[in-house]
Amino acid sequence: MPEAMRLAGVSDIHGNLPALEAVLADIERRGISRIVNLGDSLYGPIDPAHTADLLIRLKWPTVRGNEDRILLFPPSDTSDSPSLEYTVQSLSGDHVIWLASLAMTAEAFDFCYMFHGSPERDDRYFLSEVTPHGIAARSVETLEDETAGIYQPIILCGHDHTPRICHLPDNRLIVNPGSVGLQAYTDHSPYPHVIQTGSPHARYAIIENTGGNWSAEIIPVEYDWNRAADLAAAHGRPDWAIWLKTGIAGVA
Ligand SMILES: [Mn+2]
Repeated sequence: MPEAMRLAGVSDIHGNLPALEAVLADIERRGISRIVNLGDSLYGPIDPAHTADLLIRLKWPTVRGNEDRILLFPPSDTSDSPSLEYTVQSLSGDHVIWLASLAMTAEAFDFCYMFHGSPERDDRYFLSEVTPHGIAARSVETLEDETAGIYQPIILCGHDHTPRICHLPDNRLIVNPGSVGLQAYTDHSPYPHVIQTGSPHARYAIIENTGGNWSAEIIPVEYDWNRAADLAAAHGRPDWAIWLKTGIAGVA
């Protein structure tokens, strides 16, 4: 298959270097050289600095997520958030300069349009929505409306850590690769909700064009999640440690 027609999408690495290294090895084993990163790359209690070093070296087309933005403009007092405090203290000036260089949306390889949350907001889920009763998948009709101005056949988003492939009626694909670095979490905004894939495996997506048709696949990757969990616990987040080891965050 011509290399130009294959692409790997990664998102929401969240400073999880062991997971990123395993995903990178899996992508390289398959001979895929085109890779895009959908943001929220560094924020988290695992290993943000070495994750940044690796990503800067890799030079993947990358967009900025909401939690990358927070690292550029952190509140003056971070003592009530151990992961934010650990990440801010870990990053060097070069890491912050790299984050500042990232745009909110980007085009890549002629056939991709990418963003972290929605095309307009880095902190809004796109393929799903939070309701007072839990998470719901957004309809194909709604997604068709919201991507009306995008001409690329492949649209990539991240942010909700939930792998999903949405086929639009005009044959464009919207792909959320899920998260490399964190398979489960709880959040309170806009309503309390739980995100969980139910297994600790890192996730990424492979997108390819065969005979003129685009298709996508979500790849689960085994990695040393106990090492990631130990680092998270050591850096003040025992809740992350459980989410990392299980891919389960319980009930909102
Ligand atoms: Mn995010």
